[in-house]
Amino acid sequence: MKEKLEGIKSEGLKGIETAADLQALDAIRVKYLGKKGELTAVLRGMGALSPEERPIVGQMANEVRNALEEALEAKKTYLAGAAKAAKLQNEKIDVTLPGARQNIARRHPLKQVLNEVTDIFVGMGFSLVEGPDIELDYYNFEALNIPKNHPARDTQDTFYITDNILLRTQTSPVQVRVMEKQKPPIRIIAPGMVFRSDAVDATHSPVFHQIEGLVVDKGVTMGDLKGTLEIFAKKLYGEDVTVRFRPHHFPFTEPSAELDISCFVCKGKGCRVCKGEGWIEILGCGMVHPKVLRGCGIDPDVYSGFAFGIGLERIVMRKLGVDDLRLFFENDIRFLKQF
Ligand code: 2NM
Repeated sequence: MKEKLEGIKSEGLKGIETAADLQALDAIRVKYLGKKGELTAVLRGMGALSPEERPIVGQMANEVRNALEEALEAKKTYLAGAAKAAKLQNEKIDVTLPGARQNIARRHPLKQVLNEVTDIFVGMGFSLVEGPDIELDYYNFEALNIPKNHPARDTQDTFYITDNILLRTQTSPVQVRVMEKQKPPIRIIAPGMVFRSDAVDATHSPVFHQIEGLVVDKGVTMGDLKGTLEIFAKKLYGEDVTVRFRPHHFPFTEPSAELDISCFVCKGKGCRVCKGEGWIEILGCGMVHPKVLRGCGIDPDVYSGFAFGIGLERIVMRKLGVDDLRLFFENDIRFLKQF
């Protein structure tokens, strides 16, 4: 009996010592101290002992049980501590590591400058109008004094959908639609996407943006055109720029002109931005052709008007110092985040 108890004690203690986790430890508790455990079996068998032996074996069995229980408790505390330490180690966060950078959204550079241009004209009393990207031949060409066989209608430039339907090559058709519907005074700008069948390179894209403007009223003169566009140029490029108008030709205006500003980089001396010229072209303009007004139901003997067209990409490239148009459409975050 005595040897058996000593065997239980030494094996039990050894098992407790080598138990690797709480589960293994509990298995040992069940093996020796459980209802069907080895030590329990010994205590049950004590009835068969003589009255002299009984208290001695009883005391020994108690000692073994106390020793095992104590060792179990100590090991349990140790294993629980180790498990917690391992969990903490695994879940540790190094708060000194650099975080993942977020890209903060901002407006596209084309939209930023479009908003500036729009604000300037809205501040001068213009309203913003929009129209369809897909147009009738009539509104895109015919009504603008660009008859059939005019070189501007060349199929190399225009995306035709049918003989009669096309992707607009300018935003002027929006203005024709307004003139048809609305009696003067008219003071509008029409920004939007336009389409031309051009091969893509640093300065050409089949899709780009225009902002066209139109003023029609009684007594509108070339002086109004010059004053309005000079104020616009100074507000967009700075009060110190000067402007010049050069004669030009458009089918839908007469007379027609192009507006240059003095180079805002070199102040007219000549540099890389103005290609040594000292001047930078920013828009085309003119007095609306009487044929265009009449075609829209406006009497050119009573009313007159001026109009202008600005290529958005071109002025943004100059203003922000971008030398390749394609960058605007590639949406590379490294490009966009610079503005
Ligand atoms: C330009 C240049 C000159 C223009 C003319 C018209 C309309 F509809 F009134 F006839 N809208 N836009 C115009 C005039 C556009 O773009 C370079």
